[in-house]
Amino acid sequence: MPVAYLLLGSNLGDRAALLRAAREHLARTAGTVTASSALYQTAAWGLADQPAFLNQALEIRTALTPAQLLTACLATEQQAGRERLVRWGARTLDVDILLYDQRVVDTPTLQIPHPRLPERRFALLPLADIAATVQHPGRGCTVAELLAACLDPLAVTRL
Ligand code: GSY
Repeated sequence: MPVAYLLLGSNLGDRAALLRAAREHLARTAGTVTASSALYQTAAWGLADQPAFLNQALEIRTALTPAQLLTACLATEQQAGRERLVRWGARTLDVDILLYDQRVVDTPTLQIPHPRLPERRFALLPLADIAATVQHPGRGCTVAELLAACLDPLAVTRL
């Protein structure tokens, strides 16, 4: 069964409860959650003037195609009351697909691997907890190697 890696993020409301509810929703609708990273408190990337995020990476074994998994991720954001008001703005929940097996997907609505993964410490650090030796298709190196090379200066703290 395909293995996908997701990143959960929240910087509005009860962030830890929102991430927990997201994990449970994904487990009901998208597949089996087989690994979870620690929670990380991370400074906001993009727009600086907003609350800090909680981020967590998940490993999920799924029978869904990448497009179906995206639909499940968007539905998970919806159940958390996510509103899309400002690009890079504060949000109750964000669910991004980081990796899906060694697949490369490039459509107008979905890009896998996530195109900004190599430059985001807030994604690489949680992902390295559960997928350090997984290869990034296209970059030809592992998640741990991407993290070691990442120049993102934003603070990421393990809780
Ligand atoms: O792209 C995911 C949502 N997001 C985040 C995030 O999850 N964590 C941090 N630290 N900053 C972010 N900026 C955006 S947008």
